Amino acid sequence: MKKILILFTCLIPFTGICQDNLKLWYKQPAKVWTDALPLGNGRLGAMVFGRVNQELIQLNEATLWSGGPVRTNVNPDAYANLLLAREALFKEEDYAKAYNYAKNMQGYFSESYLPLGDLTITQDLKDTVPSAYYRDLNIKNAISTTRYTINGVTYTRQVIISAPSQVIVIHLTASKTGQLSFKVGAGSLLMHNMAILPGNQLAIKGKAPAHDDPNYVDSANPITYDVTGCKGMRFQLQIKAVSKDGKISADTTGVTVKNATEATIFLSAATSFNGFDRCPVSEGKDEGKIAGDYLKKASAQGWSTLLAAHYADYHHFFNRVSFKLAAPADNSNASLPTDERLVAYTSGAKDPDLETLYFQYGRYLLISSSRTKGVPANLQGIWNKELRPPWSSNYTTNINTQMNYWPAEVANLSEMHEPLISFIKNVAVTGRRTAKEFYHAKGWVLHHNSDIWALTNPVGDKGKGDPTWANWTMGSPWMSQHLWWHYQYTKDKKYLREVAYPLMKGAAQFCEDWLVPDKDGYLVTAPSVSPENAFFDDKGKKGSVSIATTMDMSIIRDLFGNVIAAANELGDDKAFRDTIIAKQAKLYPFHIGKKGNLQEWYKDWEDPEPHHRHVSHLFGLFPGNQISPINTPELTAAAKKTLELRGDEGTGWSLAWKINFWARLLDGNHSYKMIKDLLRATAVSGTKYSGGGGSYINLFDAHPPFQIDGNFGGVSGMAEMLLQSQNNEINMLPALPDAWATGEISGLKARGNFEISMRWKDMKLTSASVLAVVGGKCSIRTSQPIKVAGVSAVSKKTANGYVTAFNTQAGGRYKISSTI
Ligand code: FUC
Repeated sequence: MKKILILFTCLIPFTGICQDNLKLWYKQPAKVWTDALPLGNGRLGAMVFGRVNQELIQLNEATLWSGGPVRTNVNPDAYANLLLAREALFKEEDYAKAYNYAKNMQGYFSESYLPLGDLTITQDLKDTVPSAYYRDLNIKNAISTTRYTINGVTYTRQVIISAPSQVIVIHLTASKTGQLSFKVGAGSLLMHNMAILPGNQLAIKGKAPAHDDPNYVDSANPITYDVTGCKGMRFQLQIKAVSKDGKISADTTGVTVKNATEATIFLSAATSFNGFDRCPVSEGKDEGKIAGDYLKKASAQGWSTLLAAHYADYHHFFNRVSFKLAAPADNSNASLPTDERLVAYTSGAKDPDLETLYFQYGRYLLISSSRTKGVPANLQGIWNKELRPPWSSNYTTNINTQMNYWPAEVANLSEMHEPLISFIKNVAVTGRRTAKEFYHAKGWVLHHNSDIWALTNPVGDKGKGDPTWANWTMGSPWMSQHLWWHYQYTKDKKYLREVAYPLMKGAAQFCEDWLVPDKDGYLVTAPSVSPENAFFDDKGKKGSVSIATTMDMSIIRDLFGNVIAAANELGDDKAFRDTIIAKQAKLYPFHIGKKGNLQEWYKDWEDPEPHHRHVSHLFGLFPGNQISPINTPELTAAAKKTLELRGDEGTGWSLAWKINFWARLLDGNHSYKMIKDLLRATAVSGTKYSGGGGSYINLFDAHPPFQIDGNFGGVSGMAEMLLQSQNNEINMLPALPDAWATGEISGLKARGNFEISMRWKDMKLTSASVLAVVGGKCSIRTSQPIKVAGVSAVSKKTANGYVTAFNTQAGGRYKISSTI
C-alpha cells in the first residue's frame, strides 16, 4: 500500500513519470507576469505565460536599453562643492550643509533596461476550456512545456532559448493530424513598425528612447525619442514559422499556420548596440542582418537537432553541481504544484526539495541571464516587461549588482562572472573620466548606479537625487572584489596580470586620492554615506552625509588587502604595494558601539530606522573577510549584535544577505530561518519598496517588486552554509542547519580552484572529495577529524574544529573520510 502511495505522489499529469525536484510546475496558466516562467540564453529572454487560446510570451534582449554613450564634463562645479562639503564636515560638523553640497556634486540619472516586445500565439479553437492542463519549467534542461487537451486533442508547446543558435524556438504539436492552426502576432511598447520579410517572415523594426527617466522620478515627459541623434538604439525582432504539413502565410498582423500537426516558430532579435562608447545609430551594428543570419541558420535545422545542441550547451554548466537533502518522513509537499507548494511551505510544511530546487533555480537563472560580454545581469536579470521598470532595471552597485554575482564562482559558474568583469573594464574607462572631472582624482570611480553605457557619475539629475544613495562613491573598490574573487577561484595568473590587477590598481589609486586625514591622522572618506541609511548626530539632528562610514572603510580595506595580495602573487609593482601597505595601516578602524554592536558611523550615533534593510557596516563579515569567528572573535560578537538589533525583516535581497551573514557567523539554524523567510510566498503584484520580501510563485525574488538579486544572494548563502573558503582555508559544513542534517552536494568550488563534493549524515561529514584543478596547498577545516587517502596530511585540533593540510597536484582527486 505504501509503495503505491509513493508512486501516486510521484505522478505528474500527462508525463506519467516521477517528478524529479528540478521542475517548477502548475495546473493553470499564468495570470500575471510573476506567475510566468523565465527562459534565457544570457542575451534573449522570455517569460512564458502558458495560456491556452492566446499564449503570451513576453520578450527581452539584454542589450536593449534607452540612451546612448555617456556625456562628459557634466558637472564642472562638483570639485568646488567637494571641498566645501569637506570643510562643512571637518570644520563645522554640519552634516546638513555637507548634504546640500553633495547634491551639487551630482550628474545625470542612468538609462533604463527595456522590454523588447510581446509575442502572442492565438489558436483557432472552438472550445477554449481544456479538459486537462499542465505547464512547467524544467530547469535541468532549460525548457518550458505547456500541455492541454481540448476536444480530445492534446496540444503541446515547448520553448527553449538556444545559446548555440541564438534564437528562441517554440515547438508546437497536436496529438491528432492537422489539428494545429494558429496565428503568431507580436507587438512592442517601443517605437516600431511591422514589416514582412521574404519567406513569410514577420519583423518588428524599432527604436529605443533617447532617455527614459527612472520610475521614482516625477517627470512630465519621462520618455523621449530622438530620431536623428546618437541616443536611441535600433532593434529588430524577426519571426518565422516552419511546418511539414501546415500551410503558412504572413502579413503585417502576423504569421498564420493552418492545419498542421507539428510546427516550429523561430524568433530572432538583435539591437544596434555596438559597445558602451559607440553611437548606436551611426556606428551601430546591423541588427537586421544579425537577427536574419541567426534565424536563417537556426530554421534550417530541425527541432531535435536544435534541442540536442541546446541540452549539450546548457548541461555543460548546469550539471556541474548536484545538491540533495534527505526527505522528511512526510514529504508530501514535494509533489504539489509549485504555487501550492510555496504556500504550504510558507505555512510551515517541511520541504527540503523546494530548498534545493531554489538553489538550482538560482544557478539556472544565472546561466540564463549572464552570458553577454559587458552586459551583466541587471536588477531583473534580463527579464523586464515595463517601459519604466523599478529603479530603471539598471545596475545598482551599492549591493544589488554584486549580489547577483556572489554565487558565480562558488556555484561553479565562473564563466557567468565574465559579463561582469568585462562591464568593469567599461566602467573603469568612463570612471577614470568621472574621477578626474568630478574630484580631480586619479584612478576610476563608480557611484551607486550604472547602465549599459557604463555610466559612472553620481546620479540625481544635478541636485534632484538624495545623496544618501546618489553620492555613494565606493563602486570601484567593491567591483574590484569580484575581479579578485575570479582570480582566487581560477588561479589564472594571466588574467590577474592583464585584466584584474590593472583595474584593481586603478580603483586603489582612486581611493588613495579620495582618502583624507582626519584630526587624529586616520585616513577617512568624506563625504561618506552608509547606503541608504541615516543617523541622529550628537545634537540629535537627522543626517546621512558624514565621514568614514564603516562600509566605506571596510570596502577600501578589502581592496587594499586584495591589491597587496595580488601584487605579491604577481611578484610585481612593489613600490605601489608598499604605499598601499602604509595607507592600509592608517585606515579608520572598526569601532564597537555602546550597544555592543559594530558601529555603522564615524561616531556612535543612534539609528532613526533601527531595522533598515541595508546592513552595509557588516561588509567586512560578508562579502568581505575581515570579520570572522576564527580570526576576530570580538568583532564577530559585535557583528552578531548588529544583526540582532537590525532584526530579520527586510526586502528580498536583505533577507538573502542575512543568510550569508549568519553562515559567516557559523549559525546554520539562523541562516536557515532566513532561507524560510526568503522563500515565503509574497503577494503577486505588490509594489511596496521596503519590508515584506519573499518569493513569487515562479520563485522570482520579491523585493517586492521583483528583483533578481535575492535569488542569487540566496544561492550564495546556501553555498556559504555548506562550504566557505575565505582566509586560506576550506571550511566544510561550517553552518549546517538541523533541518539539513543529512545530505550531499557535489561540484561546489572553493578558492584555490578546488572542486568539492561532500556527503553528511546526522550533522556529521561522512566523506568528501577534493579535485585540485590547478594543484597547491589545501587546508580543510572540519568539525571532526578527517583522513585524506594517499597523502601525508598534517592535522591539528583548534578551538574551532580540526584543520588538515596537504599538498595537491594539478588534476589530482583526493578522497576524504571521517575518522569517527
Ligand atoms: C537600492 C536598495 C533598494 C532597491 C534598489 C534597487 O537602492 O536600497 O531597496 O533594491 O537599490
